[in-house]
Amino acid sequence: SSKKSDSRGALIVLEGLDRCGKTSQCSKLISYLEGSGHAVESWRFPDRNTGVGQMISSYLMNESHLDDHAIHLLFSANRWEKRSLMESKLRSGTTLIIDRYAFSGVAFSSAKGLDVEWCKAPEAGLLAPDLVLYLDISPEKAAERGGYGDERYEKLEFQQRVAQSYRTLYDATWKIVDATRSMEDVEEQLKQIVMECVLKCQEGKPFTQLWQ
Ligand code: NYM
Repeated sequence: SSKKSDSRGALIVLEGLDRCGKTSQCSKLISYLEGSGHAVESWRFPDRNTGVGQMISSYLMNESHLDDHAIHLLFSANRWEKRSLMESKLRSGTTLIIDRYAFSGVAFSSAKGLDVEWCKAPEAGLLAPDLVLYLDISPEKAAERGGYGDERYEKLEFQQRVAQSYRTLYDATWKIVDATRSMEDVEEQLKQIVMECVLKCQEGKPFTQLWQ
């Protein structure tokens, strides 16, 4: 039927402060979806494996210094270089669970003082997620979780500004999940929301694009 040919994978993004538990929850979602017979891949941004990704990685590890605007554009370019692969995966029926996306790009760069609209501009035209899951935790509680690493941005004061920036990006379509609850509780909640989205995309849901 025509319905079946529109069937596609879901683009699902997890966002949140550093140490909010996103990465663990992404891998739990992958096992869950695989276990229920769905084609699924785990992605993350920045993708440090590309040439652009290596520049980003050395910046984050404080091995290089870049103008705030320049690094912002590299983060965005890193998403653009994956855009066509992303679309073909989704069209072929694979669901993508993505650890950070354009919202991280805007939240982190605008927390440095860059203009929000300027930050959004290079992201316009990327595929819009079918679902954004925000793992909500205060910067103070996140900091208590075994402490931050040595990478750039992993400081309480900066994370407080990032939390503020994320708040200006929320819209009604985001699912805000209380990330201070137990790993199991968070996992249960995410599973339900994610499965609903996967099934909706399977029935055929048109693609939309970010910020246009
Ligand atoms: N980050 C991530 C940005 O500043 N802009 C972006 O566009 C993205 C995707 O990179 N502190 C920041 C957020 C993180 C850091 O991410 C590295 P991770 O998830 O720790 O590898």
